[in-house]
Amino acid sequence: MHFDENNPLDIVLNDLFEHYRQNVADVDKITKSLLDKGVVASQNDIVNDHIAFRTLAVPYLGIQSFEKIFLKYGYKKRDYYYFEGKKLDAYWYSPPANHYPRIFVSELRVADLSQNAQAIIYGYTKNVDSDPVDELQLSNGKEVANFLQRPLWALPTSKDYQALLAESEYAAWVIYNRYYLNHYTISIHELKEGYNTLEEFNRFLADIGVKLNTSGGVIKTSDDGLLRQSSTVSALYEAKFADNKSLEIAGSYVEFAERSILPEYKDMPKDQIQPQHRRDGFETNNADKIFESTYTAQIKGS
Ligand code: OOG
Ligand code: NI
Repeated sequence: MHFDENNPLDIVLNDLFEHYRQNVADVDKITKSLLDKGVVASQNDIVNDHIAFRTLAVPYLGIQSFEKIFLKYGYKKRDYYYFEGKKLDAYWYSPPANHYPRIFVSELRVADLSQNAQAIIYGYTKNVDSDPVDELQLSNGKEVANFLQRPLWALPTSKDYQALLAESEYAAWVIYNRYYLNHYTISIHELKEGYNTLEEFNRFLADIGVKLNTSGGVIKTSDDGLLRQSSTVSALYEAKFADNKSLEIAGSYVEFAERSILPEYKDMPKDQIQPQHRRDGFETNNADKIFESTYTAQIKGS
């Protein structure tokens, strides 16, 4: 990962990644195996296709608050996605320069949940009475990095967590995990031959014992066939709740994306291919299944 200690975006992305890497064992496991096999020379050689965050659509929070951080750093808001069954809205943001990852931000349509689930969520978020991002100095990368690790509401009780889990696994995930980086994504097409297709890469992952999300098939493919994605399933983490109970809950995961060259550039010499010559953006049907990387059925399924 590119890192300029004077650039607030670099500070924020680096801090998010470090917390994530320390929590999600598959991150270092995959990097180490790629190093051992000589596929990459360091973590810096792994291209990060995109990162993802989850939020709640409640007053003063949600996408409209969260996105201000990255819009300030030069990201551009792009396409909208709607997930009817999961009651989610999402947008993706293109980066200010090619060496930064795209960002995918989703939010739960809280008002579409049952009265009971809404009451639980508002019970935690009602103390937020102004937009916390407006109080940040966005030019101070450390301040923003700390904000992204800081709780905006009280630790939930295990009872509330379980009630939310029964209705919306996404709601339960956010009420506990908040703005933690949900995943980073390895650009498979940027790897060397033998590892640069998702079929080959997934075989490598199976060999090192990394478990993949099978919802909708291991490889999720866009309608145009040009964006293919796979992801790990989250590990289970022992989590402490406000009522002093502990539960094993989902955390974050790792994704893998293969973006093919757009048909109009298919005859371009390989060494001239830039990110803009490949399929950009996201795909609703792929994303719908990737969300389930933190769902109980995927984690507990074999
Ligand atoms: C995001 C799932 C969607 C993608 O690349 O389409 C996604 C999430 O789990 O929060 O990452
Ligand atoms: Ni993703």
